[in-house]
Amino acid sequence: MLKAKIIKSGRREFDCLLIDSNIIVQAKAKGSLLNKGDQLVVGDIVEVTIDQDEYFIQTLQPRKNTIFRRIIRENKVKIIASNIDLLAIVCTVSKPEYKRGLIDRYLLRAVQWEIPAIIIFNKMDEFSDFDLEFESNRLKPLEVQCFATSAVQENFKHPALPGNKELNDFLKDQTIIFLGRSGVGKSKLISHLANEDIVLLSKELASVGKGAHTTTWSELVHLDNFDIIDSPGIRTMSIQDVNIDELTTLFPDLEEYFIQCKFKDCHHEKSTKGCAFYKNQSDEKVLSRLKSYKRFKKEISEIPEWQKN
Ligand SMILES: Nc1nc2c(ncn2[C@@H]2O[C@H](COP(=O)(O)OP(=O)(O)O)[C@@H](O)[C@H]2O)c(=O)[nH]1
Ligand SMILES: [Mg+2]
Ligand SMILES: [Zn+2]
Repeated sequence: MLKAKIIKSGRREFDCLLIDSNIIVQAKAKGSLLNKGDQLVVGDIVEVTIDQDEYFIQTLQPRKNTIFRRIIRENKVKIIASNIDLLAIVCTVSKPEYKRGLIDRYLLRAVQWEIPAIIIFNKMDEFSDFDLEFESNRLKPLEVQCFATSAVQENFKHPALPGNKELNDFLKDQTIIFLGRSGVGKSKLISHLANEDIVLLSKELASVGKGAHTTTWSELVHLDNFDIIDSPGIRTMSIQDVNIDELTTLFPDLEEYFIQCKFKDCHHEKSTKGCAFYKNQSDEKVLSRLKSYKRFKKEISEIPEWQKN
């Protein structure tokens, strides 16, 4: 048996990276490997055998974590990738404009998928007058570390936060998903960190069939320093598949407040009687997280059930 990692998934054939030899082979999956309807996904660790120059996937090792979305209409969970070490959320303080709510939207997924996250403030060679310490402290309760980098300056150091070198060391040998809106410098940063030009994965394969969940290609790129996984299913911003009742659990840093509010259906407004968020001196950092929570709650509750995928 050879140990391998799936780096590209198809219907029946999978690109597998053989772990000992670093060779990529195509392998077929045994029919009985998974429950009906389930699929092997990128990131899966499998065991393969060779039979007359053909590779066969025999067993799937337990997954450390998964990236998934719920398909409400079909009452199913669609797994997109597995065994991810890190979500690296890339943003800029300007160009494009900094959106705190967007960071919190990605962090909601990190919590849901049980994947550690970091925030990378990129392009910091260009912008210096921004309070990164507030942003960094805001996320301390979530144990989310922040970095300040430049993808165009060699050995960039930032006065307040860990910079290029620290990030480079941090990413070593991890399987990483980079997230962030277009233009923040993801491609440039990845190439810079990996010391190579990467042709990124941006082309969606022609979709077969209809519906949002049929275009779920994903791919793992094996680089010298680390591996990256990409898929449009991961990049989707919509949180319509999040259950309104589970939303509070996706803000673990606010839990101590939620449980202290006097009324169970507290609206968490300044004027609400007995709201723990406003009981003592309010903390701006906590209130910024509460703002995202309330925005997401409104967004989820406004989507009619029949409109959900
Ligand atoms: N000054 C500066 N420009 C950057 C940096 N990173 C990326 N850029 C520029 O920002 C633009 C968008 O970068 P790109 O990597 O394509 O962003 P992506 O859409 O997130 O992949 C390009 O013109 C880059 O040259 C950086 O750290 N500093
Ligand atoms: Mg790009
Ligand atoms: Zn409250």
